[in-house]
Amino acid sequence: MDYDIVAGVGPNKVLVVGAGKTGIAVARFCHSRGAQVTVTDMRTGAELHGAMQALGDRVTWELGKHIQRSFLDADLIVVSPGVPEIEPLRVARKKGVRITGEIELAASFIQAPLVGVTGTNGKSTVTALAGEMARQTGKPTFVGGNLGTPLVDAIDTPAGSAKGLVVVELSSFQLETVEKLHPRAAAFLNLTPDHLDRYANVEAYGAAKLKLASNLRSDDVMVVNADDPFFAHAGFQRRSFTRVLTYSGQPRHHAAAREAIVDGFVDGSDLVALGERYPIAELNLVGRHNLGNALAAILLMRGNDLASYDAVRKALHVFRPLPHRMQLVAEARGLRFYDDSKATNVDSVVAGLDGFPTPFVLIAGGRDKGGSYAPMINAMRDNRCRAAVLIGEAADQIAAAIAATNAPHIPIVRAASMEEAVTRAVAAAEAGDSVVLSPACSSYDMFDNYEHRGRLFRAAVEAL
Ligand code: UMA
Ligand code: ADP
Repeated sequence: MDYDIVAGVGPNKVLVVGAGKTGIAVARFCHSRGAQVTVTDMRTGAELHGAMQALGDRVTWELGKHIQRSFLDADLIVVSPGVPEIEPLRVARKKGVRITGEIELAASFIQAPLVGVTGTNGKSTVTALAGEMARQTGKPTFVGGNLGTPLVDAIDTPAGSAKGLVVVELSSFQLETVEKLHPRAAAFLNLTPDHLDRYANVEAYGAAKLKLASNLRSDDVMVVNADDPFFAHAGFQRRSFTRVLTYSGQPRHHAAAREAIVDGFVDGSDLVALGERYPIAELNLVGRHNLGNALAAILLMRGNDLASYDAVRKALHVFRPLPHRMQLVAEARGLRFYDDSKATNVDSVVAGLDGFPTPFVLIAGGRDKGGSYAPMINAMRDNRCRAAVLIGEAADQIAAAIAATNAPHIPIVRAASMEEAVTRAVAAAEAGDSVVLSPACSSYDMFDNYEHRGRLFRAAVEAL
């Protein structure tokens, strides 16, 4: 076992950095294996009440600060994904202290075949859909990772055993610390600018995502979006030892990979994959990007026969869009209200607005993540955006981008709260329009997270 350090064999001092979902799960697991666990977090005990209740005195707490000595004294440091390369980590790394992440730690205790999904947008949708396909096989199934439930929670469960199936969404943050993680099938969906507050450039961000391919073997499957310039040119096809299956969201696009099998849509009515047909009419997802997502999930689960044709087709039929992903939350006053709070970067907003069925008022803004808003402004201009209601820290930047891009006819309205944003959006809309919350920014300046932002949007709509 790679991490017998945790099993209490030999030195076993584990430092867990970050007391969020990941840190709590890791600390609980390491403690259960006999390790002596310290949890450190920059937040104070008062702010981490939930974590402290969950773990109690099973661990030593170092809160409100990070103590360098603890980083140097640890046998193993497990870093939460949201924690960047902070100074105490840099120093410990230089001194040769072993540092890993939750995914890498968990992977060495999981026997089940593991399916990994990465990319900038669509990860959660593809993971949840592939997870539904896994469930339809009747095998015990774990679906999680960046999606919400830490992978560590799959250890010692039927789903994590050799008889189970594990489908996991992997962010670039989680992949940074991966070394030996070995997926049986891995999907690379797309790469567009995101998280540039953490990475020096898009290449560094992409390099983290590529780590998911590090340990693929000849009998594994790599699923690649042929439309994505970064992944399509990442040199996967030259890796003669792994099967590369490509897909495309473009109609009648013929993928050119070695074992190309998908050619998008035939007659606009069928998905063709692996020589199999999956009628689009049975799918409850809308939007072209979601057809690409469905293809990715099909290839992941069918490429290596991890799920049967019947299981996959049934899953496509029963699957519903995840909350906060272009979700129709209400129809009122002649308007439709869509919650796309999960659109936390420019590209995901563009995907949602591209071909939007009605004129719309867009509510956008929040904490800026670096990168240009121009593609979003172009999508607004080309898709009948009636007005933009701007919220949060990035409001000025977005307003400046609207002024700088050739879109003078888009009126700008400012709002200080979600309630005000909804009221002003309704005032700017005309009968038959939609009001769309699709922020292009993270939520942390005004809300706890994107779910909180989406819930407040819905509440404001319901209060109308
Ligand atoms: N912290 C420190 N020191 C630091 C920085 C942070 O102590 O220098 C502490 C914070 O005070 C906080 C803790 O670290 O208490 C938070 O850790 P975390 O940000 O890793 O959050 P978790 O609750 O563990 O959630 C993480 C993922 N969060 C991030 O990657 C930011 C969750 O993805 C994921 O669902 C969860 O693990 C389970 O795997 C969320 C996310 O926003 C949805 N992901 C990003 C995205 O999708 O774009 C990558
Ligand atoms: P992730 O987990 O990668 O953030 P989600 O499935 O949660 O992805 O979708 C996040 C946002 O991205 C949603 O707003 C959705 O409309 C948009 N989106 C989903 N799939 C794609 C895709 N393949 N390409 C571009 N945008 C997408």
